[in-house]
Amino acid sequence: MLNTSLRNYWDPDSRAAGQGHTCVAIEGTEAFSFSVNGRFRSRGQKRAGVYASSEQEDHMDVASDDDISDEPPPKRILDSYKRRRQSVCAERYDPDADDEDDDKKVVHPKSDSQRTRLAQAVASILLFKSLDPEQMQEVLDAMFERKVVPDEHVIDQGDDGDNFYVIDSGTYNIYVKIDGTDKHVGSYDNTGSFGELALMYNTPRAATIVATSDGVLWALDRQTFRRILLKNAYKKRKMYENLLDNVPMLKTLEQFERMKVADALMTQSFEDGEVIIRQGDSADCMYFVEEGVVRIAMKNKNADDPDKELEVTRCKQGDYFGELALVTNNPRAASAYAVGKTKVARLDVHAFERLLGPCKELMKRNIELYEEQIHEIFGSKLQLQESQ
Ligand code: 1OR
Ligand code: 1OR
Repeated sequence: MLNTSLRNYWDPDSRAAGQGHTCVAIEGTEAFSFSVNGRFRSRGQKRAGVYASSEQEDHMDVASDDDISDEPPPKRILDSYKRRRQSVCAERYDPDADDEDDDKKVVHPKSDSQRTRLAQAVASILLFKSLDPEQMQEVLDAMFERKVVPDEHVIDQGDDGDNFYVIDSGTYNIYVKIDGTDKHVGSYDNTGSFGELALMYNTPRAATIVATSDGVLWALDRQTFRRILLKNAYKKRKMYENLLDNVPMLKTLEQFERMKVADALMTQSFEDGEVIIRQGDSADCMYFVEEGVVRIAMKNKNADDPDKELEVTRCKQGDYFGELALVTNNPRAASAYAVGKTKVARLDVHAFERLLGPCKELMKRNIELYEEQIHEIFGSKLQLQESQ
């Protein structure tokens, strides 16, 4: 996987047709932006914008600027799945006005082994993570298997969107038209998902996806995708909006960047006294306090009693903790305990790296503050600085 990350932007509040939600920003390279209606803007004209869901960022091999090849996609295989709808342009998503709620439930019967494979395929897909068990069941019921052969075009850029796809197996190339020519810009290898953009924004397909091996996909129809997955993602953003808008550190992010953080958060609940973080453990996430209070306590190995834990601070709603180990690459510097029933929103390290880059400097400044306090509380110096 190349070290290029894409920014994802789904802004339900963005302006109307053809504007607000139409482009991709590729971070880490000065690659290019594009509009989901198929026209590219020139290199370097980077603009914040739409792109693929975060799980795709994690599963997709992305071609760097140099890797982008002029290789055309293989000869098109017309498939029976393609369903043409009237062309539509980008639209603002308003779940309250979404009349697709009345749609009938779709059920494609599956064998036990198909169900097991499907459950495995969707396990790492972020869009599915906020579904409640009933919604998950409905989505899984609605998904149907599609087998593909090498060179088969699963999606053609410019077509209307019918299905969203989750990869069960197989490898797939991604082609995008740049200056009128199809360029190979990335690939999927046995995992990930694609085809969400056209369904989210009611725009033509933004890329061509071609199977490069035999493979199996799980398809979800547009109506079920919008009715359940899209609505759910929207609710999640609304749920975390207040919390994130009130985290001072995140003020340096644009609104849409905060929304991306919202997409990546997972709520975890703790009972009074439960450990959320243990000092000395390795770290794979940070937290924001959603409800309740978190007590931070620390042992000092240089103290007379190295096992004695001292409370050093408390975090309340909107505060964050657990960022230090991610910034310094050190083990956890302190332990964190729930005080009463507490809810925290967890951001995993991959999302942290991808989304909170602009806030890292602010977090690093806090290290000095922590070190001063350690000196005051324990009377000795503890090294919290970054380790390589
Ligand atoms: P869709 O519904 O538009 C094509 O149908 C799908 O290809 C699209 O949703 C994405 O899920 C997926 N740009 C646009 N779409 C992409 C890209 C992509 N990669 C995968 N898809 N880029 C490639 C980045 C490596 C950006 C090119 C500028
Ligand atoms: P972490 O990933 O090391 C424990 O996991 C978290 O506790 C840590 O990130 C901080 O987010 C949080 N010193 C060290 N960690 C602290 C402190 C702290 N306060 C909160 N955390 N001090 C308190 C400063 C007011 C200094 C202690 C003497």
